Amino acid sequence: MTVQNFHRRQFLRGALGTAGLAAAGLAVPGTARAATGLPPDARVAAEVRAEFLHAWNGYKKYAWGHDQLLPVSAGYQEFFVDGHSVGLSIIEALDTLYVMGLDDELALGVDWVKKNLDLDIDGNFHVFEWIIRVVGGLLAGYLATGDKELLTLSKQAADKIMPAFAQSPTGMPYQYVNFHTGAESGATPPVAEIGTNILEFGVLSRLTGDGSYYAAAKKAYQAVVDRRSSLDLLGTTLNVETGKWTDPTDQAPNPPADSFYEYLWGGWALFGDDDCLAWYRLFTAAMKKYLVETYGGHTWFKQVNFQTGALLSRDQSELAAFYGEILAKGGDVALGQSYYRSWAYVAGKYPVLPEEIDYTTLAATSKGNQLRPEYVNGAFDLWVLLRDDYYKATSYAYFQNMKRYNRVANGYTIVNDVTIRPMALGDLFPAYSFAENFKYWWLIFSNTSRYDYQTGYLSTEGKVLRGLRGPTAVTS
Ligand code: DMJ
Repeated sequence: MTVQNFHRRQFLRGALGTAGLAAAGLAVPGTARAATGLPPDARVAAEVRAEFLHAWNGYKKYAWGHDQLLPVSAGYQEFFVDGHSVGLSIIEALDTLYVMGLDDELALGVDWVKKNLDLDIDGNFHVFEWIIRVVGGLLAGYLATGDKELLTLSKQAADKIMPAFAQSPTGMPYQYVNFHTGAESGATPPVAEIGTNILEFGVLSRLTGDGSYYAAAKKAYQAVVDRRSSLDLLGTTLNVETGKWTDPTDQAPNPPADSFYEYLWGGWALFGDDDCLAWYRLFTAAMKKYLVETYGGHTWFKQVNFQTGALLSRDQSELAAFYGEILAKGGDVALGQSYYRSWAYVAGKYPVLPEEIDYTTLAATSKGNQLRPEYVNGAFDLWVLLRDDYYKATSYAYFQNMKRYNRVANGYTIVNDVTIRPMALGDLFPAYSFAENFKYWWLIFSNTSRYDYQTGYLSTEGKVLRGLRGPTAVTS
């Protein structure tokens, strides 16, 4: 063994833990297994693309034109409104197909969207999900292909949801809009649903020349910022009509607060918005003061009352696992790395992460795995920022684990219980997995010329809103 390989194995052992190394198919020091290290990047990238196609082909065969694949029962389901598809998986996949160079599949997807997307549906559409998945997906599809019809559809999709902002007395959006009647409903959204729109709306404003989208996003953000406590903390849910808090728990960066903070950084990174940067700094300082703690040698965020700072609980959602990358981009690389490492440690215990843990015991308090992308999202952005192979190793390990535990004949599926063996499988391929998991792995290992690793920026739903390159890509 060379000195370099020895150090690499020692390093990986510390990073992943022995169980994590073994689960990744990497050599465990002190065992008889040969030291293999990571396969060459090109081989991993090819494997990632093949696995993406495995899921995509399952969707094409059993659910084409519907929102989501049920891979175990070979069926499908709609996501927003029962009985009404918007082809969500296709829209979510567009820019992933592009960066993977799957141009024939992309052409099929664009063709489906242009021929079939019908927005006049008598049903309540979830504002937050619509913006990050559909408005963002169509925008990213436009940026990938230069097809102006996708930009027009993205604008129409945004216009459908605008009554949620326009009809709110505070500017904080309602949760639902009926696309046929325009009626709004759902007056008590969580802060993530209020704040996660400035990236999609900002790019749309820039591309259409219509500043009203960006203005609506800023007004909603400002309304929340104005209601922070004297500790500079936020509760979880607000009544958009009265402006009063309805849940006083600060659970940042866990859901349903997570992407409120993510988009503050994004507002600065994509648009140079000084307010967003100031607000990001304000809330991050308060989170560090009142929420961050070291427990059992790992870094976590506890939940507190936003007015008093009193401890309420010590849970951590997998959906927060991306947050290390935001902390690092925001200037605190050490804290960002430390938070990611905490999740890497948990990934050594549960090869695919449960939805939620009690971080005092690391027990799974919500035992399912929804094919979530956040842990790999964190690895991707930290790898781009730091170019540290640790993030390649940990994301590769997770890829192998998902392949082992979530893969089924018609694609990949959610797990209902990750704590038992064999794991209890569910029956769903969430559309966000076409937008996120495989894209992050692909971008880490492919070094594709279709993505600019210097300037690229992805939304909370993994949509590439800046940095697509290549034959048809448009600069945003
Ligand atoms: C995605 O839809 C987005 O990342 C959202 O912000 C929360 N997480 C889900 C996938 O887990």
